[in-house]
Amino acid sequence: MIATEKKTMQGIDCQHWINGKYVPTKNGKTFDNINPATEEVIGTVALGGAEEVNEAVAVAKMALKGEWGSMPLRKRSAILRKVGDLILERKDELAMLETLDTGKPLWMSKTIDIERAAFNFHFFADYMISAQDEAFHQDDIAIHYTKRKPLGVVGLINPWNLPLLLMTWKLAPALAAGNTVVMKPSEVTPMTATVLAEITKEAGVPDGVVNLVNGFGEAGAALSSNPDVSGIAFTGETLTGSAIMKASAPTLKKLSFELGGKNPNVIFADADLEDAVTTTVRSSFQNQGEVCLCGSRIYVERSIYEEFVAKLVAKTKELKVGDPLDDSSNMGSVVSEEHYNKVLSYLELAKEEGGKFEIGGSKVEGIEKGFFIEPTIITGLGDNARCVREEIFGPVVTIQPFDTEEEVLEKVNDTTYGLSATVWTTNLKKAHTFAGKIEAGIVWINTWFLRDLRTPFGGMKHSGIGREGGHNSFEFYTETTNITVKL
Ligand code: NAD
Ligand code: 6OD
Repeated sequence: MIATEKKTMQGIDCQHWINGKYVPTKNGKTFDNINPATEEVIGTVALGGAEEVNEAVAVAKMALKGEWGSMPLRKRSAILRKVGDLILERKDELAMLETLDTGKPLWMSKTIDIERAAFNFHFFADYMISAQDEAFHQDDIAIHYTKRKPLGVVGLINPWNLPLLLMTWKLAPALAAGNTVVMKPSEVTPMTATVLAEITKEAGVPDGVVNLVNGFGEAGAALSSNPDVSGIAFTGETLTGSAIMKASAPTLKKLSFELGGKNPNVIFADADLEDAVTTTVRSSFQNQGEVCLCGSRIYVERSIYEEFVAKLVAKTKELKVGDPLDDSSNMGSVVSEEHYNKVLSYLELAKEEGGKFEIGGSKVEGIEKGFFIEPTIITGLGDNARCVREEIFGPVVTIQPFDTEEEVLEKVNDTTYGLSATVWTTNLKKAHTFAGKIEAGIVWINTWFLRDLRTPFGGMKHSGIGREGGHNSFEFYTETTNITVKL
């Protein structure tokens, strides 16, 4: 289960990107960037604050007057397509930077994060060409039609788990709609977004349209309160979302929030067990469990409970946790020392709450450096255990048995979160009716994390505000004027 070989690799020093060039923080302050798989310093990061953010916003505001928003659609689309192409051309380099920053396996950075980042640009380059406006014919009295305009300067604030995938998920539609932006990547994983900034310039995005400020929450807060920012697209923790909402309230910004989750994974007795087990290993532990969509609360119908737990444990045993640069590793390290300590504290809590570790339960022994945690399956916890209710965001899942559909539906919805859910059953009617009653923005039936970028993506309750994807992204990143012509 353990691979210990780790190579020393160097990352890049990250500056800010303002008006088409890299710039340091005014006072020269930086902080260290740590590789969580080796605990080595792999570069420095410019420590931006309100001064850098305000400068970047002023530049982005000025660029709104330039050609970007009014550029012929096909020309702007071709530039976005080129960004996607350049991401693919630099796939190996970007994947390595993503892995050094996050600790995730390099093969995963290549095949999931960077490929999808390029696809986000290719998708929205195509989508923008076919985006439609509306027209309303009011008898012979008037014609009304809608005209979409860019929202303005948009702040894009992102977390550390899928850094380039999530930044491009916001940047591509924001640019497609003609906006100018200021990106604020996570302080924990700044490297790929910093490289992305120069890629946009190489692809032909005019200076000032794309800006980036590195730094901690203060930089995000400055973006949220800046009066010249028209909207904030944020992905991250629910509490940070609340803080952004508060900071942006005085200037009434448009907000799109993709927040935390504690997603249920429901396995009925009539499920295809092999498929459910194999996919549940993925939905539990992919990316070290650091995917907002991971199904961390597993509910299994009692008649197959023992069998399911045994099969899931057996498959989980096959996972190799270790050197992210080793292609045979299924899982790498979690993202930082702080996050490692948080996840380990939940494992301690699980013991206090009376949980039984069916597998895992601690850090990986035998690796000297780095923040590696065993994939962990906990049984025996009650519905009110904090480990069942709170987002852990690591390789930790709980399993509980249930007897009836009504009972499990109540458990599934008994949470402040509402991001995603997974349902396993071969009964078509049950699948659809049950899925329809779940309070979540996304429900997968007999699959997990199967994405089509045209579909609405986002959460309800404390898991988000609004939806992104396809026309939903365009709704967010544009303002609509209704024009009425009297006949
Ligand atoms: P986080 O909220 O701590 O940080 C996210 C970003 O917000 C970072 O760039 C951070 O610097 C910035 N930030 C922090 N304080 C701020 C403030 N006061 N104002 C403005 N910006 C501020 O989240 P994280 O720990 O980086 O990421 C993990 C969280 O992200 C988990 O809760 C996870 O569920 C969530 N997430 C959700 C989705 C989704 O699609 N719903 C996707 C990925 C991650
Ligand atoms: O697939 C996506 O578009 C998306 N936003 C995924 C988010 C995953 C969260 O960790």
